[in-house]
Amino acid sequence: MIDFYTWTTPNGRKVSILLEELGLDYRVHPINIGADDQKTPEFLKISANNKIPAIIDHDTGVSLMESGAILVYLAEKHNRFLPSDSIGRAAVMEWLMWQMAGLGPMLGQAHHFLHFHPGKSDYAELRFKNEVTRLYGVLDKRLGGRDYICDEYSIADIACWPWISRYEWQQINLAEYPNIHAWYKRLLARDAVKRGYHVPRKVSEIPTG
Ligand SMILES: N[C@@H](CCC(=O)N[C@@H](CS)C(=O)NCC(=O)O)C(=O)O
Repeated sequence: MIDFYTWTTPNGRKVSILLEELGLDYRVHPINIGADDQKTPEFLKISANNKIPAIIDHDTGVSLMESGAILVYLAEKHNRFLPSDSIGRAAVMEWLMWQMAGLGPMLGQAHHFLHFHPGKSDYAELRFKNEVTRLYGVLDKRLGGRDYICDEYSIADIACWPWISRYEWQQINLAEYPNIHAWYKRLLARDAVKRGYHVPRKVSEIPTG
């Protein structure tokens, strides 16, 4: 049994989608980041950075924060969605790191300035809008002629998809990125992706692209 601490955000949904793909038994603990649940001393004991997502795996006693580390841990434990050969694995890690260090943080800043605080800083809006556009260009190019970011469906796709699902907040028209658009819908057709999106609860319909 896994205890899963999460909220209705892209980083949380990465883990819930993987848990659903793996068909694991897990218990959800909603951490309402709008109500500062992530800042309580109890949660700090589970997540040293006061952020969701986090898991405790009672099979192994492992407690983890950081969505990328959780994806790798679960994929390795169950030997799925992360190739075991070193070359295939390196490619998935490359794109997982790209998501963790680039796509997620930059799109997160775009949400902050473009969606939640428009008009606060023209400079920041321009900077992050440009970076979002650049990153969408990188991903669209990567997906040219491919169904998935790497050879097979992997944790690299699972890490990127929930961030792309907020394309409206990023002022992105998916039709301008045909390879991303097709990939977005390909993943959306998966039942585990649909189920994982609505953890810990359904707050809105999934953007359909
Ligand atoms: N690098 C971390 C980022 C986690 C993160 O930013 N979580 C956000 C929600 S998506 C959060 O907990 N925010 C609450 C806060 O910053 O106080 C990861 O990928 O797990």
